[in-house]
Formats: sequence, structure tokens, C-alpha cells
Amino acid sequence: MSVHDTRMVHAACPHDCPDTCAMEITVEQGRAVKVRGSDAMPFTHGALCTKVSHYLERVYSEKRLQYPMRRVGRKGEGRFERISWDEALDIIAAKFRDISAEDPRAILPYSYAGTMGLVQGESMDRRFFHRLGASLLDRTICASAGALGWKATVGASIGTDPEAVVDARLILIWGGNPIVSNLHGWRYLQEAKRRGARLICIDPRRSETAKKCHQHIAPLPGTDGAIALAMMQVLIAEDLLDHDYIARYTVGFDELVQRVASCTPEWAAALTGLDADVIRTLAKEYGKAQPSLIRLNYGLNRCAGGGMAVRNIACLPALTGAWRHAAGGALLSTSGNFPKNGQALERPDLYPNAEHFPPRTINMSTIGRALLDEQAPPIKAVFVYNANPVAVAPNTAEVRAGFAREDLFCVVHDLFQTDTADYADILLPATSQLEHRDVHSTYGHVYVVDNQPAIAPLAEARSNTEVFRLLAARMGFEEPAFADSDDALAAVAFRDQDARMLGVGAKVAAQGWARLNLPRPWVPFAAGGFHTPSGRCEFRSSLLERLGLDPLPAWHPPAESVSSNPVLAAKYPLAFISPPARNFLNTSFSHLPRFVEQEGSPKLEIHPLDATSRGIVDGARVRIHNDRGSFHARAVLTEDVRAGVVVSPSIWWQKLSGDGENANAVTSSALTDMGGGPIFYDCLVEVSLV
Ligand SMILES: Nc1nc2c(c(=O)[nH]1)N[C@H]1C(S)=C(S)[C@@H](COP(=O)(O)OP(=O)(O)OC[C@H]3O[C@@H](n4cnc5c(=O)[nH]c(N)nc54)[C@H](O)[C@@H]3O)O[C@H]1N2
Ligand SMILES: Nc1nc2c(c(=O)[nH]1)N[C@H]1C(S)=C(S)[C@@H](COP(=O)(O)OP(=O)(O)OC[C@H]3O[C@@H](n4cnc5c(=O)[nH]c(N)nc54)[C@H](O)[C@@H]3O)O[C@H]1N2
Ligand code: SF4
Ligand SMILES: [Mo]
Repeated sequence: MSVHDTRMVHAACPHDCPDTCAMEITVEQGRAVKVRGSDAMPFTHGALCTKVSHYLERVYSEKRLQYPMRRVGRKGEGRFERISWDEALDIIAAKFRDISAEDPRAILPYSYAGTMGLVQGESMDRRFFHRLGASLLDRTICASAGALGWKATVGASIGTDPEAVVDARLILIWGGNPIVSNLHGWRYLQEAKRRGARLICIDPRRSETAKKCHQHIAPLPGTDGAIALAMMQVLIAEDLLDHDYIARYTVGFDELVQRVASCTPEWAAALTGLDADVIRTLAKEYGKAQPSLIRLNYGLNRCAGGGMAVRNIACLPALTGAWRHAAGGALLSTSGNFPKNGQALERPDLYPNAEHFPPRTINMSTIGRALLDEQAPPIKAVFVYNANPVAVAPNTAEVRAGFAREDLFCVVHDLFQTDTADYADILLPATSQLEHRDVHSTYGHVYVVDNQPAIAPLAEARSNTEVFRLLAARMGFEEPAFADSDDALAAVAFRDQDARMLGVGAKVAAQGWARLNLPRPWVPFAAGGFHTPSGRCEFRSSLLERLGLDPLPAWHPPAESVSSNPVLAAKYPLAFISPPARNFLNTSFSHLPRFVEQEGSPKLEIHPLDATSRGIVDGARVRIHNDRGSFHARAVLTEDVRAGVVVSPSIWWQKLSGDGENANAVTSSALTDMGGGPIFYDCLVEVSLV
């Protein structure tokens, strides 16, 4: 083969991961032969995680959907027959036309972060559903509670520059497992450790990351808010405060002092299952070390008090003045740094008849109930793309009952025949990231990453933008917005007049990625400049007050725990969490042989004390159950989980799990204290031998 047939294409890893790696794809004669991490892109640093290093196994998997299909079996059975794209699109358009003649809000789009690209994830699709006047979707399934708790305090999804953390002296890794889910971010934390930082991990489970930290603090799930309140109490009582920072850049300090006065480490000890001394020492250490960094992740926002927990933690660096330092402060997400142009991408102005049909919003976290509840209008059609709700949404029984409705018209667009796809009336094949154009912002660093198509769509796969362009044409939508090419969509993704984008577009075009035009080091709140209404860090939150919520930091207990719900705990005494498994990414790799082999089979980590009292030995098959449902797993006896807590690394495909269930058989569809998020990790169960 001649060298002329070989080319290198700039790409972005599309998955829901804070690292958004810059990739280089080698293409020979129209076939991708190699995927590697960009050496030049600082955050990617020449490496991809094990999942995406083997990306071609996903792209060229024999399990890829090849052509459109129509259901022939029962809903959920997964039997389909081939049809043409024309037939498929005609059926969908006819159905949508019928339904919308009466009330377009009976149609619901359902999408999340199958791809995080701004083009394939939130452009033509949104335009289409806006123009249709469909129900709006509140995309809460992951981060909405924590995002709101953070926003109430700091104002925007902005925090410490993840590349600056190397000079921190103390790092709290709180509710996150970066070795698994933020591997490139971990590289910087590790460098800080090498330079002498002390690392403390706060996680109910001794995670891969906790094992590499100097100290592991294991609270009961859903109790982080109490730890943070007690830390504030100690910081104030011991006067480990930056009074100048507090006076200049915060509001509500006096009220905060009153609020936390009774939140002593002894008070928190009873709630969190920790020794009061551990909390007191943590607070003192935090108050004395500078720069100190808190790397939060969303693990701690998946509980009834998750929004307030993040808010309480977000108050800490303003008390100690840690925000003054480039390496100090706190980081949950970097997404607010990107001047994304939502209006141009999504065109909410296309919504047609707001007067006749005032927009209706459906919360994706309670999709089962939304499909089952009587409401006006009922949901008659759902179009799922970039998501696998039957497997990932809480309380499977509810979700399945909703998707099993015979009178529900369901379209699923995916690369694979997922658990959700089995419920489709029409199943459409989607392109992979190598087959379409995109551009990415991210929530784990401050670089824009480009994605050029490397290969032609495989078989009859079509990209999200293409599907919605074709559907728009069939629906007779004639606005020029529906004629925009993917390049045109990518071109409007960011507000290029924004100072942060100055020079960025040209660099991205040339090298495939570029850092936002931010100062280096980027110290966002060194001198205040918070994005809250007051411009200060709001110990007293005007936003929460406006929403009718408690404006001050508070203790919001878990919905299901021994201390908050003793009646339920008498029946189901174990706190169950189902955090990300290393070789999976939500459900996006949980069906590919290499990764399933690496994870083995669904497992349940259980403390030997909890196991022995139930007659469970290592390797035994167990049933994890509560009133909502049950699933099976292999018991792994380990002291890595504290007694009283059981852990099942997730998310498995249900139909590949032996018993047809995964962790969400037992999770609750109750919602968080703010933001309408799910409470996956706030769940009591019992475990029995099968
Ligand atoms: N390999 C891999 N990477 C992923 C994902 C994946 O599935 N696999 N998922 C991606 C997605 S969608 C997201 S949102 C991100 C971040 O996803 P997160 O859900 O934040 O996941 P982790 O960073 O793995 O952190 C979860 C950690 O929080 C701990 N935890 C659970 N409950 C609590 C609690 O109440 N308090 C505290 N302190 N800790 C708790 C868990 O034991 C676990 O170690 O990761 C992304 N990256
Ligand atoms: N028990 C439990 N449940 C959880 C969690 C947990 O920790 N425990 N984590 C929760 C979290 S944090 C999240 S973010 C959600 C994740 O939930 P989802 O966002 O639904 O994530 P995935 O399961 O990875 O499903 C994404 C789907 O999109 C498809 N896809 C990828 N690219 C494209 C494309 O270009 N076009 C189309 N049409 N489809 C595409 C993929 O093949 C995949 O089937 O799960 C939540 N559920
Ligand atoms: S999943 Fe995350 S770590 Fe892996 S290649 Fe993608 S962005 Fe990088
Ligand atoms: Mo997520």
C-alpha cells in the first residue's frame, strides 16, 4: 500500500467522561486502522484509557446495527425486520404528524450523553423538537443536583484549573474515583502527590483511587453534607479562616456562623458513621494547609441531600481563602468556562405556538412515571437517541412498564441493540464518532477538541444530525436552520466574539484542539468575581431563596439510611451504591467482549461481617433486593467496603446479565433536594444467598 493512502484525522473521544481526549485516527484506504491519544494535547498527553485504546473494536463491532428495522415481536422481545430508511422515516413522520395535529407535546425526545459532541448531541435534534413543539426534556440523570448546589454558591460550573493543581499541598478527593472516571485528571493529582501534597479520599468504598491516597475516610453514603457542615463548624471555632477573603468576597458569613454552631464533629459522627476525631482532624488539616484543593465528583450528588452536600463543600474554600491560589479552591466541573452558543445550536426560538401549547418539561430521571402517569397530554411517542434509559434510569420496573406500553410509539437511534432498543417500534442505526463531524467542550479541562469524520458511515448508519435533517424535510419544516451542514453547526457552537474564544477557532482547525483563551495560571476566584447575583461566594444563596429553598447550608439526610429511615432499614439494612466500573462507561462498553471479560460478571462487594451473618462466602451467588426489585451478582468479600455498605460496579446491560436485571432493579426514582436529580446511591437493600 502506498503512503498516499494513509492519512491522520483529528478526533475527540465522545464519551461522557471529563477527560474529552484528543485522538488521532490513522486511516488507510478508507478504513481506520489505529486510534491513539494526541501527544501534543497537554491534557491527553499521548494516552487514552483502556476502553478507548481499543476503540476500533467498538467501531467495527459485528454487533453494530446495520440498517433500519421495524419491530415484529412483543415490546421488549427484541425481534425486528429490516426496512429501508425511506420507510422508517415515512412511518416516523406520519406518526409525528398525526400526534402533533392534536398536541405536539405528546411527543418526547429522550437523549443524554452517548456522545458529548455539541453537533451530534445538541444541535439539529434540538432544533427539530423545538420546531415540532414537542415536550422539553430536563436532562437531570447525572449532575443536576450538584450543579445547582455549586451554582447557588459559586455561580457557574467553573472551578480550579485542573492543570494547576500540581502545586497543591492538600487534596481532598471527594465523591469521585478519578483513576476510573477521570484518568487524565488523576495524572495531575498524582504529580501533586509526587511534589509532596497529601491526598485524602472521602468515599464509602476504598476505591482504586482511595488506595493510592495517604488517607481514606469512609462515610456512609449520602452523609457528605454533614461532614462539610462539621468542617465549617471547626474552621470557625478554631479561627482557621481567611477573614479578609470572607469580608471582601462572600455574603452571609454571620448567618453561616449561627447555622453551623451546633454542627460539631460529634453531631456529624452519629450521622456519617465516622469518628468525631477523624472529622475534627480533617477540618484542622484543611484549615492549615495552603494551597488546598477539593476535587469533587458527582458520586456524592446521587443522594437525597446531594445538592446541599455539594453546596456545603463548595463553601469551604471561601472560608479558608483557598481560592486565592492557582492550585487551591475546588473543582466539580469546568463546563461553565466554555462560551457555548446554545441559542444558535438549539434554536429554541423555533418553538411554534407557545401560546396555544405552553412548553411542557419532562424530567428524564422519572421517565417511567412520565410514561405511565395520567397527564395532559399523555406521552404518545418517545424518540430515544444518545441514551439507554431502560438500563440506566432508576427503578427498572417503572421504566420498563412505561416503555412496554402498547400504545406508545417508540423510536430508538443507536449503534447497538441496547436494552432500550428492544422496546423500539422503529430502530435506526447510528454512526460512531469516526463517521461523523463534531466539536467538543468538556467538563474536565478547558480545551476545545475537534472531531473530523475519519471514515464513511458503515453499512446504512446515519448520524443524529442527518436523521433530524431528513425528518425535518419530511415534516415540511422549511426554515433554513434545517439545511445547515455539520460544518455549519460546528461553526456556530461557540460565541466566537467572546474573549475566551479569541484565536481558538484557528488553532482548533489547524491542530484539532486548543486551550480556551484563559490566563495561565487560571485562578478564577482569586479576587472574588464569582458568577452569583452578588458577585460573591454566597454562603447565603439568593438563588435558593428565590427557588423557595433553604438559603443557608443545611443538613439534608439521605432518603434511605439507618438513621433517616429506621423502619425501612429494619427490613433492608444495607446501603447500596453502584458506581462506575473501570472497564465500562455507563452502558456504552458493557456489551463488548473485551470489556465484559475484564469485568467478569456482575459483582457485589460486601464486608466479611455482613457476609458471614448472612451465610455468604466469597464467590457465592447472591440476590440484592428491596421492595422495588432484585438482581443477582457474585459476592466478593472485601474490607474495601465498610460494614453496612454494599457496592456493585456498574452499569451492566440487563439482557447480558444472566438474570436480565442490573443495579437499577433496586434503585429509587425519588429525586434529590434540588435540581430534580436521581438518587442512585441512596438505596437500602437486603442481600441473600440465591
Ligand atoms: N470508567 C468509567 N469512567 C466514567 C464513567 C463510567 O461509567 N466508567 N462514567 C462517567 C460519568 S457519566 C460521570 S458522571 C463521571 C463521574 O462519575 P461519578 O459517578 O462521580 O463517578 P466516580 O468519579 O467514579 O465517583 C464515584 C465514587 O463516589 C463514591 N460514592 C458513592 N456514593 C458516595 C457518597 O455518598 N459520598 C461519597 N463521598 N462518595 C460516594 C463511589 O464509591 C465511587 O468511588 O465519570 C465518567 N467516567
Ligand atoms: N445504577 C446506576 N445507574 C446510573 C449511574 C450509576 O452510577 N449507577 N450513572 C448515571 C449517570 S452518571 C449517567 S450520565 C447515566 C448515563 O446514561 P446514558 O447517557 O444513557 O449513557 P449510556 O448508557 O452510555 O448510553 C448512551 C447510548 O448512546 C449511544 N450513542 C453513542 N453515540 C451515539 C450517537 O452518535 N448517536 C446515537 N443516536 N446514539 C449514540 C450509545 O451506543 C449508548 O447506547 O446513567 C446513570 N445511571
Ligand atoms: S473515555 Fe475518557 S479517558 Fe477514555 S479516551 Fe475517552 S475521554 Fe479519554
Ligand atoms: Mo454521568
